[in-house]
Amino acid sequence: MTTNKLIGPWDALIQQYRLDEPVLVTRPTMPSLSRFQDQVEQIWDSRWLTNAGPYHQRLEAELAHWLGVEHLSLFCNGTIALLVALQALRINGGEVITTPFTFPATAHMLWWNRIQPVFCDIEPQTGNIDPDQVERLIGPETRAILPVHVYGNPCQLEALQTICDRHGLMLIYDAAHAFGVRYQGRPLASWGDLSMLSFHATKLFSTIEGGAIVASSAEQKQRIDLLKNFGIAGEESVIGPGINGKMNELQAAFGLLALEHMDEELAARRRLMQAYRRGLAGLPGVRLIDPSDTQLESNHAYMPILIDAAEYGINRDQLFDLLKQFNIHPRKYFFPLCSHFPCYSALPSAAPERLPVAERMAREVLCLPIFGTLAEHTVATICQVMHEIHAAAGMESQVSAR
Ligand code: T4K
Repeated sequence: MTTNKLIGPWDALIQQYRLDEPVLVTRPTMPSLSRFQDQVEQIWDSRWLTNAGPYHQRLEAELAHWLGVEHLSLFCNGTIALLVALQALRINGGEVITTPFTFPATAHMLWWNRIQPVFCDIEPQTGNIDPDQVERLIGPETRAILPVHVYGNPCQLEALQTICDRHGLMLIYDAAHAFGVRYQGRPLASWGDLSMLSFHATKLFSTIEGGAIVASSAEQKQRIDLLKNFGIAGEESVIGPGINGKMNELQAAFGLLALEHMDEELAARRRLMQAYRRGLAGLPGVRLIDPSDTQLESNHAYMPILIDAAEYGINRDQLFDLLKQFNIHPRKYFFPLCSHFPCYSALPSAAPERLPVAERMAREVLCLPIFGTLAEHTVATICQVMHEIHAAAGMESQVSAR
């Protein structure tokens, strides 16, 4: 068995290749500071700070237009958007089938709605929920399926919709990673009964903190808008138990400026993705999660790879620790699995033997740095370092085998 303890000729390599500045997994797209200052001044003078102000209204309209969707409702963050999405569809009990290979927010928002998550295994090609495994998990308490478009790669949309139609279930997508992705010419966020988007600072489009629900009808959006504002329908009318999920004017102003940079951000990420494909090609034990589908217009939100320790020479955790010494800071999205959290690990569906693909992927995955301002030569260095580590790890194992 491979351990995480590393003994090897790393010092010379680190000296040769260590980057001067830390290269983080992502950096936010920053709009012009002076233009943001101008907008802050306008907001300041107007004294209109939140509650569907003019910047909020403009961002909601411009985002819907940019994404190509009809009904979009802004939120203070993606997590609260998901909480409200479930309420909007009146799913607040029973069971929902979801993936363990996601950020904690996905499973936690089920818990906050008193719904029991039922974890389903994932597909090895994408890390998305496996439709072939979903159906056998459906029982009398099942109310919905909550898949995640992991790394912005589409789930099997038609297969999941067919299952939901056959069993009378709702389909809610956690599309936190899927901003701007199009599939078969259609925005990915427009599939299912509704989709949640995240605009956190670490996302490709950001409002610092923020999120949205893409609704499937005007009535649904109206209900969502009421729910995110305490259920207030008028000054003297509260029609239901809502919450405060509103985005404020400063966030919306930041988002309006960030939106202007999206085309250039997407183009930069496409170039970086190609640089990674070139740089990592043929490296034994390293597989890119990079579905090649001509119908997919990707956003390259993440740069996930899988490390096969036997072929690469060291395991994912060893590589993760070692890269940090080169000042390269990838992340293990998503390790640990949600099914390992103490709040869920006792659920029957959380048993590791029921989730073999997810267990393996969580052990092997590493998300390398990708963001618009990352230099292509830095990507080349990261790839070079990974080749050098593999070569050195091979030499080391030959020495220890003697
Ligand atoms: N569903 C899914 C599938 C999600 O991935 C997420 C969020 C959600 C739901 C919930 O949506 P939100 O409620 O967050 O809108 C980060 C984000 O905080 C989180 O939003 C995101 N997923 C997740 C994948 O990544 P951490 O714990 O990795 O964040 P942190 O602070 O370690 O930052 C990661 C890197 O980003 C750092 O190395 C540096 C860089 N960074 C970070 C921040 C906050 C910056 O350069 N500037 C910054 O301001 O979770």
